[in-house]
Amino acid sequence: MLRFFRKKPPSEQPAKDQDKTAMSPADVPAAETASPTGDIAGTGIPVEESAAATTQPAAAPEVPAAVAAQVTAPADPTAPARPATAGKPGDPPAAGAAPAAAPSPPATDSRSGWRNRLSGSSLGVGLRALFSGNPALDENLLEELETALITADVGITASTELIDQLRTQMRARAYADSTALLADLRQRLRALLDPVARPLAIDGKARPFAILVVGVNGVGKTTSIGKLARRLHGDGRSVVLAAGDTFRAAAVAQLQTWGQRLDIPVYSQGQGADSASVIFDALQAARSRGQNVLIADTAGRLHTQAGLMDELAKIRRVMAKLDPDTPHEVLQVIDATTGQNAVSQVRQFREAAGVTGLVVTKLDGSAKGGVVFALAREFNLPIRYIGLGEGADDLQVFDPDAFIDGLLPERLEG
Ligand SMILES: Nc1nc2c(ncn2[C@@H]2O[C@H](COP(=O)(O)OP(=O)(O)OP(=O)(O)O)[C@@H](O)[C@H]2O)c(=O)[nH]1
Ligand SMILES: [Mg+2]
Repeated sequence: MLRFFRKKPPSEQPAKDQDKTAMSPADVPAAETASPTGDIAGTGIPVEESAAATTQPAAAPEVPAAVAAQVTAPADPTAPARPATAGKPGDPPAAGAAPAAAPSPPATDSRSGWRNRLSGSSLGVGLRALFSGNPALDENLLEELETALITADVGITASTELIDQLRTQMRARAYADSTALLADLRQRLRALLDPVARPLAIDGKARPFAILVVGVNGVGKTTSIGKLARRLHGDGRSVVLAAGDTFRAAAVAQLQTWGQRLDIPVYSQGQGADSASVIFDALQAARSRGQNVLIADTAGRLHTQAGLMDELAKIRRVMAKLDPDTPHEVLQVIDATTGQNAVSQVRQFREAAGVTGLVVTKLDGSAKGGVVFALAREFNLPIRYIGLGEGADDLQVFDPDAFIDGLLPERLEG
């Protein structure tokens, strides 16, 4: 069973003197603090300022027995806001402050927001360079186009297929000029995305709707969880987080920081705890409290890759024992800058973790962008969200029209 502890305002209690009164989450559960050590992921943010990490390794039963767990409090309203400069990329912004690592405005749902973030992508840049001089419609153009697509990570098979289709049309004299060919390419790229544009539908009857977030290390899992939690919480849902990445203490603390800033509870047992146990307990607690959404973080790296896959499979088994419908969604996070490697990552995780949807991050900046097409063609897995920046608002529901428009505006200026 989970234990909850209320943290008194700083004026009432020294750090170690805690009121251990049982309470409901509605009472704003607070952290059971452990001695704070260091900072969060080397960010300079003291652990005790955001959330304390416990180092409380738990036994690892197949279905976890009752273990002492920690529910980190939503933000203490009496606590001073963290200075905006203190965050590391991926941390949520301090309350009332601009995101430290995202000085640019959030990528709004508007077309211009997408365009701002995607225009630096090498696919757009490459095609702009290719078409700026109104090139002749010939085999040479097709070859250069094929190279641009492959270089931008669209993938050899998808690129070759696209070029073959354009060649057929070109030979049939379907294009008046290279601009017409580009317009056709745009449409064909758009058509590749149609089957994967299936937004995540949160079943309101599921309490909680359980989302398991997986992916290799550094792809943006924890950051995307924070952004997603913010989205769903902002829509009026009760959201709780489970700190299932128990491999590193900093991972727990990073999630707790998001929880505090978003004012939502984070279930954790600290570094070294059994991940399945943490998530099981969180699911059980969220069920008994009728919360809307549970989002569980997982490790991206363990001592071995096989160990990681085993752990993910175990998490799924353990969740299903409590509720056979869970996890309702297994979101794999993919870093767009890793190129074709993303394809092998999905292949691997799809089997072991039962991936049901993708989040493609880091499409802002100079990401190649083409990997989205490669993933769409290869797996037909829904792309639920894309990450267009490090700020808390930079997670967008995947919109193929806005995506194509951002990458390849209808008119490409030279
Ligand atoms: N530019 C950009 N950076 C991002 C995006 N999403 C995440 N990041 C950054 O990627 C880095 C890694 O993010 P994390 O969320 O810690 O990644 P993770 O997958 O949880 O990593 P592990 O816990 O080590 O497995 C951080 O610096 C984030 O700010 C995005 O959409 N755009
Ligand atoms: Mg993480």
